[in-house]
Amino acid sequence: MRIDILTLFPEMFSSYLAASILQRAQEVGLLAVHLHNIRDYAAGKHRVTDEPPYGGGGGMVLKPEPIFAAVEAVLERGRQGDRETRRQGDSPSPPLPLSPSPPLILLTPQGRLFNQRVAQELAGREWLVLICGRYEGLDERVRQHLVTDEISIGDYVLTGGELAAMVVVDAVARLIPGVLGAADAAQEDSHATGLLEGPHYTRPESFRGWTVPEVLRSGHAANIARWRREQALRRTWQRRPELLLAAALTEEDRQFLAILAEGM
Ligand code: 6GU
Repeated sequence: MRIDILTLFPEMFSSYLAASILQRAQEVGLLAVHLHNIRDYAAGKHRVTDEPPYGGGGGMVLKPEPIFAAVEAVLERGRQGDRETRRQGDSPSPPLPLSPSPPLILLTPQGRLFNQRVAQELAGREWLVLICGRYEGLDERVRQHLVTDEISIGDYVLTGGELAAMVVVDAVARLIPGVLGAADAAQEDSHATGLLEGPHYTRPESFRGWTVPEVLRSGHAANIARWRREQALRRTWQRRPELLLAAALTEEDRQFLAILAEGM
């Protein structure tokens, strides 16, 4: 997957992308993140990217021209498979031209709420373009005539879309087949199953007198699976009961939940 990120602060992304799973995904060619500074597409000696709002009021508004110019340049390059920017020996297999219409996603607190379902939807694309808003906002014509999707990561206000873009990149990248170690490592995640995950334990068997549940040391695979399922159901029921309404539950799950409900 290719992800282009348009931002006034590309340096904010570097350390996060250069560590752990996202670094590895890029090294093995499953993920290519291209950062673009919107300021590079602003005109004039001073490369102005924002100006005061029409109609007055405080704050600054991002100008439309640099954002349109940046998106158009990025689309052109992606469609060409980065021909002009590629150097010999740059990458083991040169990037192929990409399908011409990636979603152009604006990160904004006014967008649709990001969740695991949206992450899965985006993980099915081969190319994403993320646009990070800043300041008080950006010119409405970017919203109306350029972007195709708007995403918020939650009901709180950040100083800019950069953290939100990183959240989206992380949540989406780990769903790309091959990015996580085990083939099915993302399938048991909290939210992937519609339930929260239950507890995990590792060595030592006894730590400060607190012991690991006996069933996990029993070696009885079916009992372990059932125990884990029940722990996930219990935790979801306690912490996020509304998730149970949408989760895929078996008759056995429902019986267990009925027992939990009796005990309350
Ligand atoms: Cl995408 N941007 C900003 N600035 N604040 C947010 C957000 C995005 N999502 C939640 N809060």
